[in-house]
Amino acid sequence: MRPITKPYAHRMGAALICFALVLSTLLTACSASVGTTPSPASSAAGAEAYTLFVVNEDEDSLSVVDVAQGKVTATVDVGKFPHNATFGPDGGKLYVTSGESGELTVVDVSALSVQARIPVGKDPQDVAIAPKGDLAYVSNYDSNELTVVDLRQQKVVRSMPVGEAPQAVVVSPDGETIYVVSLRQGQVWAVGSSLSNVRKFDAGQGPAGLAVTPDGKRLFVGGHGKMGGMGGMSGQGGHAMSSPSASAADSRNRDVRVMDAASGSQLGLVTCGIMPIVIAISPDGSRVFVVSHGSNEVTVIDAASLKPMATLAVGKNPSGIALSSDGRRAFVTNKDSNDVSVIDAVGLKVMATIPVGKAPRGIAVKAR
Ligand SMILES: [Cu+2]
Repeated sequence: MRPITKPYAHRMGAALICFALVLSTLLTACSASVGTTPSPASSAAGAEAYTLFVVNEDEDSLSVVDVAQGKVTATVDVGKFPHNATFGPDGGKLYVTSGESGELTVVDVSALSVQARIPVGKDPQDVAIAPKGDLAYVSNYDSNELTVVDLRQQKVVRSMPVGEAPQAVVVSPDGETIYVVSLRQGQVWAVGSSLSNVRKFDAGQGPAGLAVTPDGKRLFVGGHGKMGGMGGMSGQGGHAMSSPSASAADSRNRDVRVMDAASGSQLGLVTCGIMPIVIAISPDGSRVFVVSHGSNEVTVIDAASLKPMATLAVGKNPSGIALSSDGRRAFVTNKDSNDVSVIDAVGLKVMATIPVGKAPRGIAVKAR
């Protein structure tokens, strides 16, 4: 039986509502000027040949979005409270972490139907697929473990503890190392693919998201920071919104940490928006896209100089990002405005906003 104290993200969302209200008041001046986001029809004509797969936490569903049309063209029921989604290397299957169902939900992308439901740990958060496409690595927030799923056998074959409250998980490009954020531990765990050779890197307080560069040499890590205290009202760190004042907002974490992926040593800190919790890197490794859910913006960092190049206002409580494999577009889910921001990843502009389901978070993109 599920304890009703659960889904951290529900509570995270609830906590954020009050925060977002205050924040939206604070930010009205700047967001209003950008609020005239062009409609999909006006800007998504032409060669926007992308399909988005967006998981909606409050709807237990997956929205399939045709970017050229600027709308949802299909909805697929997945598991309960789905958090994140990613493709396997051939793009034929989408793997969804369904938090409350405790499963990895496997969606056949062409049939748009659930092909398998693989039980994993408690509240699976994030999933990364091995480069060969044979294994999935799942972080389980409530059972503090990394589970390895054999995708052919469709079952968990191994698991190991990875500190408290594991969040984002990524695999190095060579498939040899799995990196998992341990939120309450304030660490990134680097684990060998055989689940041996564990190293723990200091990641500050309340880390949540990370990305590895395409050359496998550096990690970019961001998070909620120390505000609110761990085990507070959200139980997941960083979200006790008892007094969401401007000063509280200002003292929240804004740093993205750049680390050497082999040693964990810190190479730099980049100041982004408030609570930079989701990070993605362009396919050519030149740009880093940082989603800050406390200030409703995306910061684009030049990966070589580590200097911010642009700050883009997106929707409310942005919580997920996917970059197209051609590097031309970034798509950001906005959990509290129930839409996706379409970003020109070269020109660094928000092009359009597309409505999706309720509380969209994880997102994956496919070129058609
Ligand atoms: Cu946060």
